[in-house]
Parts: sequence; structure tokens; C-alpha cells
Amino acid sequence: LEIEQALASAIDREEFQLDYQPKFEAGAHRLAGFEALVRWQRPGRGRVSPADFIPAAERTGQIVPLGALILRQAAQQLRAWQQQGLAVMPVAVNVSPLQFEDTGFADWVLDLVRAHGVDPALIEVEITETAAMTHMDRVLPQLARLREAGVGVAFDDFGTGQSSLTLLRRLPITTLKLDRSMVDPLPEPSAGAVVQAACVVAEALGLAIVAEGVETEAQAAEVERLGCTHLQGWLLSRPLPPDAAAKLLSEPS
Ligand code: G
Ligand code: G
Ligand code: MN
Ligand code: NA
Repeated sequence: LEIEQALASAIDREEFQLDYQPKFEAGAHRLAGFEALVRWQRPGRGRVSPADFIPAAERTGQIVPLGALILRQAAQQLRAWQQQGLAVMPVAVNVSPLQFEDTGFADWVLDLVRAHGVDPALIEVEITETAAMTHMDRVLPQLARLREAGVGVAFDDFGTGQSSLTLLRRLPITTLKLDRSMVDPLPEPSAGAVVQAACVVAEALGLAIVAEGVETEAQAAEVERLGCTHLQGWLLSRPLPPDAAAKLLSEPS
């Protein structure tokens, strides 16, 4: 309960910031967008990892107000970058299935983004494959609503869940994010075969496919050879604070 009380006051005081991890096109490694990753700096206590507080916030339901705060911060950041005259790129925000329990969530997101003068195509939502599959009734119609308005929809941690290929065809998604656990073992051949199969499916369905957690040159070369359209990972860039992300936006690529 200690964490629940701490989270409640942290949400009230907005003690959270977003870092932005760049995502790059395969090949030329041109900047293609960012993934927003929440950071909690506890006054007097230091940083708490989202790997610790996101699961806690999901257990308590606090992910709903926290998730709203995160989306608002992302919209504010996009507006700020636009006002600085930067050529903005899409920002992907991780969304919990609990946020979709409110059937008005998708419309709320669209209102939020438009109220900030931001094109909905500059926002992408990331939902884990497992979350989308286990809350389909609530999640799918709202993903479709977001898609119709131009919001990107990414299937996160792809390859770790159990979505069927048949279902994948009918989902309102634009991007598959290949889980780091599939990228880690590369260039091991059996891992390569699985990644290649995922890339073939993505291409056939017209989806982008992002290799996550790319840490080595060998992994980068391999995911590009196997057909991934985008790369994200520490080899190319760590998650960046907003000013460093803005600097990337201002550089010719
Ligand atoms: O940034 P890091 O690798 O420490 O993140 C750890 C986990 O927390 C990842 O699974 C990531 O998806 C999740 N996470 C990071 N930021 C957010 C966020 O803004 N919302 C949600 N729901 N999850 C996040
Ligand atoms: O669950 P999700 O895929 O949203 O989690 C993304 C998490 O992966 C973030 O917490 C981010 O900090 C982390 N991450 C990003 N790049 C790398 C990487 O190259 N290696 C590792 N180990 N983690 C990474
Ligand atoms: Mn993610
Ligand atoms: Na992921």
C-alpha cells in the first residue's frame, strides 16, 4: 500500500516525465519517430523504474489517471516541438488495457490531441499483443476508432503472445513491434527464421515491423537482412530527455 499512496500523490503532483527513444528506418537509419517512456523521479528517493511502478499502477487501477497524464504530456510535447518550428515525428505511447475499460477512451484521446493542435497521425498507441487479445471486446472497436482518425496502432511485444495469423489480418493495426526476446539471440539461425517469418507476414499485411532492443551491429545487420522496416535499441539510441530528442528533430538526417 505504500506504493499506492506514493503513486497517488505523485500523480497529483505530476512527478512524472517522459523520455523519448528514437526509432529509425532500416538501411539509411533516418529518424522515423519516438517511443515515449515514462520516468518517475521520487523527491528524495531517486528514480523508480517503470518496470516496478507500472505493474503496481495496473494492480491498483491508478494506471488510468497516470496513463491520461502520460498522454497529455506527450500531446503537450508535440505541441511544444511544433511551436519551436521543428519537423515533428510520430510519438508512440504505451497504453494499458485498463485504459480501454472506459469505452470513451479513444474519443478522449482524439479530443486531447486535437485540443493541442496536433495531427492525430503524430500519435501512435502501443498495446501489448497479450493485452489486446485478452480484452478484445473493449479494445478492438476503440483501436478501429483511433485508426480511422489516423492514429497509428502498434502491437507491442509481438511474438510473445498468442495472436493467430488469421486474427492479425483483421486487426486495426499499423505496426508490429518484435519483442526484444526475439532479437536478442540473433544472428542465431533458428531465431532468424522466426524473425524472417514475422517480417514476411508484416509485409504481406502492409504493416511496419520494428525490431526492438537492438544492441549490437550484428543484430542490426541481421534484422535488416531479414526484412524489419525499423530499428529501435541502445545501439542506435537510448531513451532521450525531451531537449536531446528535439536536437535530433532539428538535425538533417
Ligand atoms: O523504459 P523501461 O524499459 O524501463 O520500461 C519498462 C516497462 O515499462 C516496459 O514494459 C514499458 O513498456 C513500460 N512502460 C514505459 N513507459 C510506459 C508508459 O508510459 N505507459 C505504460 N503503460 N507502460 C510503460
Ligand atoms: O515493453 P516495451 O517494449 O514498451 O519496453 C520498452 C523498454 O525496452 C523500455 O523500457 C526501454 O528502455 C527498453 N529498451 C529499449 N532499447 C533497449 C535495448 O536495446 N536493450 C534493452 N535491454 N532494453 C531496451
Ligand atoms: Mn512499447
Ligand atoms: Na515491446
